[in-house]
Amino acid sequence: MPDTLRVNELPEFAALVGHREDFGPTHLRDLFAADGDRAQRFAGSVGDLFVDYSKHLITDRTLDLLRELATATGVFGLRDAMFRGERINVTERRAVLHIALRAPRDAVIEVDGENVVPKVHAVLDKMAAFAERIRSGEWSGHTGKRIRNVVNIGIGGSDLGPAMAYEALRAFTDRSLTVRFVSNVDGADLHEAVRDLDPAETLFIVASKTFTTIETITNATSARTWLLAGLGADSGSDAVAKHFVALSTNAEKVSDFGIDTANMFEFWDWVGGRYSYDSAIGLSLMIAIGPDRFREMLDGFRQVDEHFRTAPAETNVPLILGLLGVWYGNFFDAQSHAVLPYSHYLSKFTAYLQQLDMESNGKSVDRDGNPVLWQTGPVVWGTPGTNGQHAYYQLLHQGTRTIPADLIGFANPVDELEPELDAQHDLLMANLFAQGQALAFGRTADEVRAEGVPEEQVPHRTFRGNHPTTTILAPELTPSVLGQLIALYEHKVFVQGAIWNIDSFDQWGVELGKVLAQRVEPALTQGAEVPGLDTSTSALLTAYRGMRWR
Ligand code: G6Q
Repeated sequence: MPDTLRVNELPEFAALVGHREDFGPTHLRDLFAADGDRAQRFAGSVGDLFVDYSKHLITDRTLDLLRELATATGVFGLRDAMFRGERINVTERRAVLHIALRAPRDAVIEVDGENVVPKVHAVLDKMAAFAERIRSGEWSGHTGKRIRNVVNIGIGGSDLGPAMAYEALRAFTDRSLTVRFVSNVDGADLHEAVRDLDPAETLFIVASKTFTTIETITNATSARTWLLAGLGADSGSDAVAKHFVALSTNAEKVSDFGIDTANMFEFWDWVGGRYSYDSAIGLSLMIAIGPDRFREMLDGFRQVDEHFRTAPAETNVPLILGLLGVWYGNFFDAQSHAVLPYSHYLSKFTAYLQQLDMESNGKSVDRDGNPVLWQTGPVVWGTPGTNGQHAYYQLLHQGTRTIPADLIGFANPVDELEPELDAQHDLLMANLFAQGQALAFGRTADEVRAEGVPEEQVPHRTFRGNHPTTTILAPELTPSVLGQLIALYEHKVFVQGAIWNIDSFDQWGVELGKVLAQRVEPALTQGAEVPGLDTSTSALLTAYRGMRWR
């Protein structure tokens, strides 16, 4: 990026402002009527993913101008710097190398002159050996019983990825294992996760990059108390070593907790929390689906990494999806982006993407510390589409806002469905296709009238349409396809952050609340005075103490 011009001052930005003005109220109906092969032209594929972006408010010129903006803002240079291991996380002075987590054994990716790929594979091999010991029953707990329950304790990036992927890949999991995820410092989370488990059969995986995160250490400490009480063991025994393993970068803290560092699975400061689930943070998932499936998932990630790194801008799918988001966010003032999977197994997919996107691109200063003068990351939201259709789709169809949406579906359900359940799949997918159609083309007043609807009802039953959607289809939700989908979104988020010239890899915005919670806690536990409290919070603390039973 030129030193002198900021994003909104670039001629390429101004060209898009002008293009948006010319675009005016153009309707998707007009775009399709005027352009017979836009469905073929505005579609792409990467790996097993087929991506239709024809139902967007774009022409060839729009995409050309957006690509010019990408070039002018240095997207491709930043991409290459990331793949080279440069410290592109400027505020934390770190390399950003989640792509190294899925690099092949013979790849060379250096940080400060050291190739990190052998370390990645050493940890993957160690995870695989451990996962096999759990899956085969070779690893036994303190009393000699086989491990049947795995509880991952972690939060944010140390929870959302494996929790999402475990749900997504349930059909590929060992169904004889119970796998649960505890993240919330609300004791109810741990209570519900362990209340019906036998401690003698339970393994806790404490997932924390820093091993200082208060929620995780609090839950892990309570889990240790529960375990020792249940086993009738004391902390001097080998119970903790047999029932706790750690995923961390902090060996000292892991050891302080009583976990044998031989059972610590390492990762590195160049793996951001929200980009970490294909690192050691994925151990619970690897135990559930097995090392081979886990590696298939990494292969899926890698296919999209390679595509992002090498495909020309005209066919580079993550680039195009990133550009479309910029088009709506910066030139249509769209505030949010809906992700609507048509798969029950993707029930946690959007929650995962919320962190990926909103923690990465929810920034309001640029990489040089100047306030941005343009919109950055959108609010990302959504749930599986079929349920949403009977709830908030009303607003998507007839509300006043422009909300671009992604519709994600699969041509086949998972193998294990009985024939009649398999047959339901076409109905599920019919809904996806129908929604894309209804959102784009709506139903005109004349079409409503033609159905004999009374005139006073016509406005209420008219759908203006013109709501843009991307449709992503894949043959089946396999481990590889999940990896492809996640990498697609990771790189889309990357592209947007690069265009907006923000650091997509720090997360200073989550710090203040943590500091204040620590300051307020003594007021709750010891009735201590908190100096400098505002009157509202002070009154709330008084009310809370008045209501507290214990
Ligand atoms: C993600 C964030 C954040 C982090 C959690 C847990 O990018 O950094 O969500 O993952 O705060 O941190 P620890 O793994 O250090 O416990």
